[in-house]
Amino acid sequence: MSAARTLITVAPTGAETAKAAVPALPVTLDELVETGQACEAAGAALIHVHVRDDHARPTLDLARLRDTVEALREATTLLVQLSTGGAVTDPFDDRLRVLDAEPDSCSLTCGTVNFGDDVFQNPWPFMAELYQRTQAQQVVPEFELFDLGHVAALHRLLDSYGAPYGGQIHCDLVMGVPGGMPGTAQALVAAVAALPQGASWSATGIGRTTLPVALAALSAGGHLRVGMEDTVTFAKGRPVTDNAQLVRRAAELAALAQRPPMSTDDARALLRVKNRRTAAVAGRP
Ligand code: KMH
Ligand code: ZN
Repeated sequence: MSAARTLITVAPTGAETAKAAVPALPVTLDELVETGQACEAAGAALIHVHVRDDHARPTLDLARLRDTVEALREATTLLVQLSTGGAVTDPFDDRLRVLDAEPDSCSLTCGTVNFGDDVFQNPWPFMAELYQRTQAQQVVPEFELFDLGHVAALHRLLDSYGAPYGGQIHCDLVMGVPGGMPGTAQALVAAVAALPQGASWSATGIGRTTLPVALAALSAGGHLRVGMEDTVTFAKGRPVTDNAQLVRRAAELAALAQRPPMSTDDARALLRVKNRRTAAVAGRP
């Protein structure tokens, strides 16, 4: 059954694009907070976060992650999801430690995948450890599915270790990565048909598959993820100006599909995240 409203996730930064190549990419804490505010105003309810160091290089530094979660909670009502994928070079231990920053949600990729010329490593023991830590640390996982085989691995996780924290199984189909499933309506329908009963899902089309995947997701009743992590081109020959531009377009498509963007309160209810806001915003004047 399709949801009445659309969850829009923004993935503003990622780990792959260089700031020098794309100056509009938000990489500092101030840029990220400003981006979060603009994207929330444009219709996003969840932010998928990768942080960068002082040289704009991807990092999983725990203090930075904590500061980022706190700053986003103070300046926005967005649900904050930290990437546990990081960059392809990040060690497993650093990726597991991300949960210590106490995000609302975290990404959890359900298998190893070729990633352009690189390999994004997610062997079973790592996935299983990360999943059990999400349960213990009360963080809602978002299962990232780059391929149909990842859906099978998701079933194995659930069969082996039970339901995720909060009880809602929420997935994101990451489509069009060179090495993963293509960003086509046919692949999307096949993946959705294989999802666990009752799962909610969004879809992400990388690069030029952004629009076809968004349209296919809306017509199949899914939610949307957009952002400069996934594409830096708005249309042929037109670079993305900022993340809010992509969120606005997603919100317009969702409204056209008669499923306008959901509020952050609705997103909290859908994903059943732990309420960590009371403590974070208590210090506000
Ligand atoms: N940067 C990719 C290697 C995630 O955030 O969990 C992994 C990725 C997925 O972006
Ligand atoms: Zn990511």
